Amino acid sequence: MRLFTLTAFGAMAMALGAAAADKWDMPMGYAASNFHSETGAEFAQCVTTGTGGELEIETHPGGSLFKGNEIYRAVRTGQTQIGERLMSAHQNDNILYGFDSIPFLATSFEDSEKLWQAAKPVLTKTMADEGLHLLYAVPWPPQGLYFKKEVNSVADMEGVKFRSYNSATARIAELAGMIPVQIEAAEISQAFATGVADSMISSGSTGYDRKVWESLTHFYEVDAWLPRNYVFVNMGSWNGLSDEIRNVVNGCAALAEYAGNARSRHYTQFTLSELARNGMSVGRASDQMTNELRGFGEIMTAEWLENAGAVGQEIVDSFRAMQ
Ligand code: PCA
Repeated sequence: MRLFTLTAFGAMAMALGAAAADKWDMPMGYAASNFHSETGAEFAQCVTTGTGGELEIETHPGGSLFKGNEIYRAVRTGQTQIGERLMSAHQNDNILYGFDSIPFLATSFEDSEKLWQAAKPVLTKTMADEGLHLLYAVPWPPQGLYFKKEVNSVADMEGVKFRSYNSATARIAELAGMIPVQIEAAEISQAFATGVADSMISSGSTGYDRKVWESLTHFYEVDAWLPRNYVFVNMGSWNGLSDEIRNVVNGCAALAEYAGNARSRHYTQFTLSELARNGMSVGRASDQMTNELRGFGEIMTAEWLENAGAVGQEIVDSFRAMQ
């Protein structure tokens, strides 16, 4: 009898044109407690609630469903419908993904936002060409340098094993005479503890999340750039949604981008204070080190522009026009 009632109800709902509920899995590369993951969880909840459960999104942080470096491919190939990734890690696939990691082009939250507005139309198209619908992007706090010793100049960096997370970070290591080793954030605590790496460029946020004070001693504020995490959807999955559902997803994405930005700003000071509270020396890099790094920035900006061609130049020009 109960079965009959449910079946009858189901038939009635179908007759009324109600869409079947859909469930999406959203892999995320960083720890559940990280602010990007918290923002993603709120985004997922917003969509689930806003669509009355017609589209349910479940987040899988910390690389638990796919590891950070597998997420881009998993979403592109339809192994999952939606995901979050640091796109600059895929600069080898498309040079344009590296626009947010050009040293000293945009070094504050204000400039990072302008650079993002300048790049967004191009990035949306680039990702669409790869079969991805871009939903939102949130910056990490400004990038600084972590070491296991006092460092006052590039000469002090010679031969140090440096954890990289994209092409730009590997190139900095190379220019400074360090040895780059590409490691996902989820694995860095172990890499530092076992001596696989002794330094990195990252935010206070990642140092705090991974408790790097257990192995490293110095953080130098450099504000080299603010790379972004992107949330994107497999194009086929996106095209399969009704207009009503897409409107809800877009609304939730806009809220998430706003909230993520606010969290990132707040985290900047909070996490630097936490590094210091846990015994690390935290402060601005010396003038010499800053000037030397800015020199690398000039080299790397020229290299990026040369590889990115007219489209890259367009992004940088429209960003500079906003200054
Ligand atoms: N944390 C990420 C990317 C940039 C950042 O601040 C990481 O270190 O992997």
